[in-house]
Formats: sequence, C-alpha cells, structure tokens
Amino acid sequence: MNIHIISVVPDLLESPFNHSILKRAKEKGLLNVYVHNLRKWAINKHAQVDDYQYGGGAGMVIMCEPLVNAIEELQQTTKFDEIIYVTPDAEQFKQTHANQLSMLQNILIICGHYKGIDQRIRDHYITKEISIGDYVLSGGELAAAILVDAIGRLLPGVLNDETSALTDSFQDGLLAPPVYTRPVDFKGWKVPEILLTGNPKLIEEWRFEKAVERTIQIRPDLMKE
Ligand code: 6GU
Repeated sequence: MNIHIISVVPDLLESPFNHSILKRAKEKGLLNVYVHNLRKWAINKHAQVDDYQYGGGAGMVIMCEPLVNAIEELQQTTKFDEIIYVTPDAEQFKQTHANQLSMLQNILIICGHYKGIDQRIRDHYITKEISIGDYVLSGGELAAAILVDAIGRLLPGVLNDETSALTDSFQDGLLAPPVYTRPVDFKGWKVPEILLTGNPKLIEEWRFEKAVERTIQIRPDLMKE
C-alpha cells in the first residue's frame, strides 16, 4: 500500500513510521509512506501557502492554489482510491475505517493547519474526512500518523502472528481482555488459574467473558452498538 501525506510540517512525520511494526512493514515493502512538503507548491518566494480568511476572524487558511497544485501533481503519477482530509470537524475514526482503508492501494492524506483548508478543496478534491476524536490538535500531522499506524499494521503480512489483529480491542466490537505473562506469582498477585489450564476452549470463554465485563464497565456505549 502506498500512503502519500501532504503537510506544512513534514518533520513531524519523520519518526512515527520508522520503528517497530511500521518499520517492518516498510522494510518488507508492504507499506510505502511518502511525505510531501506543501511549501514545495508555495505561491511565492515567501513560501506562502496560507492566507487570511474571508469574513474576518483569527487564523490562517491553507489556500486553494498550492494545495490543489500539489494534489494534481501527485495525481499525475498515482490514482488515489481516497483523498482524506484529517480535521476535527469530521466523522470520528473507528477500527472499521482502518479495516476498510487497509484494503486500498493508494491513499492521499491532507494535513490541515491553523484554521484548516479552503472549503472549495474539501468540496472538489477530498473524498473522505476523518477526525481522530473530540479534541483539537494544532495540526493534522499527528492524526495522520495515527491513521497510518492503524492502517499499516492491518496490511496482510505486517503482523508476525496474522491472527493477532483479530484479537485487538474493537476488532469484534469489544475491548480486549486482560493479559498476563511470567511470573505466575508476583508479590502474591496471581495469574488467573484458568489461563494455566492449557484448555483453549475454557480460556477462550474466559477471555470473552472478561472482554464483555470490561466493555460494560468502561465503554457501555460499545455494547449498544
Ligand atoms: Cl484530524 N486534526 C486536528 N487538527 N485536530 C484534531 C483532529 C484532526 N482530530 C481530532 N482533533
């Protein structure tokens, strides 16, 4: 999968994909991430990409010209399945989105900054708008990094144990159950006996029970869904 990202702060996206699981995904050639600096398409020698908003009000808005030029240049070599704008005024990102997006070949993510991007770009180029939650970040870069992480780890062959994504929180609509490792007794705190029985059916039932318990307690809203 190829993920292109357009940003005015590309440095923020230097490190997130170069460690752990995503690093392996890149090394295996399963994921390519291309970060493009919007200033490359700036409209003048001051590297301008944003301007004051019509109607007045604080905050700058990313202009049509540089961003559209950037998008159209990238479109000349890549046919994007989705052009995603990450912004707090959008539908909230869920595991189902990650699952769906992980099946695509080429996606482009646009990071806004300041007051966002000119609405006309949203109207005519953006195919999907995603927020990562009900809070405001200073820019879309960290949100974009979260999308890439959530999507990248789902790509076939990325995780060592291919079934492990299936047991993630949310993948079955429930939070994940508790997990334990050695030692069996730490300061008198014991690992639940059932996990030591070696009985896969009993263990599976116990995990499901705990997942339901946890979900009811912490995220009752998920149970309704
Ligand atoms: Cl995608 N961008 C910004 N700037 N803030 C956010 C967000 C995105 N999602 C939640 N807050």
